[in-house]
Amino acid sequence: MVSAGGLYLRESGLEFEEVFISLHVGKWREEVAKYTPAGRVPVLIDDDIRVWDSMAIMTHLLDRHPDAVGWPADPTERALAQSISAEMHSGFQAIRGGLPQNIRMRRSATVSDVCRTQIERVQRIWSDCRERYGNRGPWLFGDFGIADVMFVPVALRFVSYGIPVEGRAAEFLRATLALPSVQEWVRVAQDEGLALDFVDELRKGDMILG
Ligand SMILES: N[C@@H](CCC(=O)N[C@@H](CS)C(=O)NCC(=O)O)C(=O)O
Repeated sequence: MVSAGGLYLRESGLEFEEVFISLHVGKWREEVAKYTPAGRVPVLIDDDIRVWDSMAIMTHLLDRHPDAVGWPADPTERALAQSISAEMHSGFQAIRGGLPQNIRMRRSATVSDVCRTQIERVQRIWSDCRERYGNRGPWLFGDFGIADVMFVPVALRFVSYGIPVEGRAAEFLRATLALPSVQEWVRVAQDEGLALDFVDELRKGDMILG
């Protein structure tokens, strides 16, 4: 379980088998190309249907399994959940570039002004949701939903680079780190033992593994 798609399947109680491909290692592009024309993971193979891109995968699974992890029922909340999920999915390029995902790693990072603004925006989203809906449960809209899945990866980036998360935004981070599926995701990343030099080059500094 090493992707947002896997987290979604696990939290939805759907059975699945995972094919693990070490990206950027050996003939990984050929391996990925066997499963998806997009050349990127995750990709879902559901009988004779192939779906790639984490958002498309969740949309497909929710269509087929209405009891799977979903969106808030209330139209206002649903619109907000879908907006912030789309915002996460399509944006935050400075965070993606400046804080590359490296779940097993812990080290400090200096960030650009643009990256800092984007980090603040992510945390404002979390704290706004927690202020509005925090009385209902530990997640952004109370119960675990697709919006939470979308923000788990960036929460893990903040942990890797020691980005402070405070106030009500920290409630989302705490819920994320307490979720057994996320703990398993981190454990798998730690056990992988794979070092990607180009990722290390992107962020100089003291690297603490574990
Ligand atoms: N929007 C896509 C992003 C997919 C993506 O960027 N996947 C990365 C791994 S998380 C990848 O396949 N990278 C391969 C590459 O660097 O070409 C999604 O959420 O599914």
